[in-house]
Amino acid sequence: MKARFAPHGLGGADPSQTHLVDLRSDTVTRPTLAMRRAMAEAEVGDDVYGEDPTVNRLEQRAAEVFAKEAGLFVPTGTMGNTIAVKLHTQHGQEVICEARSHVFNYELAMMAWFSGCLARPIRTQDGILTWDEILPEVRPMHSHYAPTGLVEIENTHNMAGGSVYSAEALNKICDGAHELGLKVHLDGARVFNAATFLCRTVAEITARCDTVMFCLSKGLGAPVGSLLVGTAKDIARGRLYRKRLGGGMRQVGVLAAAGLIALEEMPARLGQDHEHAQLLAGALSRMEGIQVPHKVQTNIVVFDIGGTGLTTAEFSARLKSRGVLINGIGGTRMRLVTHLDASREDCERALTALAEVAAGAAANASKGSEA
Ligand code: TLP
Repeated sequence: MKARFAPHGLGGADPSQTHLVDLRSDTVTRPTLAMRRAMAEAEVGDDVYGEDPTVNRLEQRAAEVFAKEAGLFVPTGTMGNTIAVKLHTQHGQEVICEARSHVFNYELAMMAWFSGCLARPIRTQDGILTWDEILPEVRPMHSHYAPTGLVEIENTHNMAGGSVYSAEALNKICDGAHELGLKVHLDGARVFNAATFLCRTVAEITARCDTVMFCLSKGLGAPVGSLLVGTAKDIARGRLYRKRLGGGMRQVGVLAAAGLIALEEMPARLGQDHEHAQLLAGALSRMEGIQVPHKVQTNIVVFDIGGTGLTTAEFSARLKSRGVLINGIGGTRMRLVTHLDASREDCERALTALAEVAAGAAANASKGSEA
């Protein structure tokens, strides 16, 4: 029987077994051979007692890489964000975030459910908030207002097409927030992609954020896991919230072992994913009926198929019948995400399928207008 992973140990999926090119998300990658080996050999202990040496190593390395005091291994990015919001807020406060942010739109209202907070979303063109946009939305203590408790930033911004904050813009937000006594939490699910784009380290670009959540299970290719990093005091409290949320995971060194490889080895290859996204975006923007409404900086391409006359469900179905998976994200917009398991050949195959679907729709539309 064939192994379900590439023999060179970097790619996750065996292309001979997966004829589909899956660009729905960078969450779909499968663990590499090196990760699987490390998982099999991981030294483990009960992490609720703090006795899993591999988890302890991962948390320590994450803290070092981000130049923060401590780290906390959590099963998901959602749990990391949830804990961070709880750490920095009190019931009845507001959290300032961008209107298309993950924390506001895709976490089942956890900030309300767990922390008793309301989101104060700010709409932007490109997902990137500035301090000048945030400041007027900061609400003071007042007889009618829920006061602001936290500023939440997403870097890269997922649904805005993987857009990146400059280190200077993010520093300005942190400095402004801190002056007002507010904390800043960074949803850095893809912060290594941001650092790759900026040619800076993650420590440099997140230096002034109070907490950072980053995912091992997206561009970095681990099967499971995220980390929350911040001060030792915050992380110690965060550990209690993790337990409350059911995230005390016992002999979880088997996952942390894969996470260590993701953290140490995978950031260096993210530039490839960015090149593939550029290739796809360039070709897409030349197809009839398709627009790419943003600059592609990292591994995400959001594109608008409004001009094809197809719904995103129809577009997805036609792509799927050609062996390519890409999802709609609302209205006439679709999102594709490049990753470890999508080679250049896979992306070229996806482009052929995209071109066929777009051309088919255009031919139909012109037949309709002739009739
Ligand atoms: N993003 C997923 C979906 O939930 C949309 C994806 O396919 O992109 N922050 C950001 C910016 C994210 O993109 C995600 C996941 C999370 C947090 C949550 O991570 P998980 O899925 O581990 O809870």
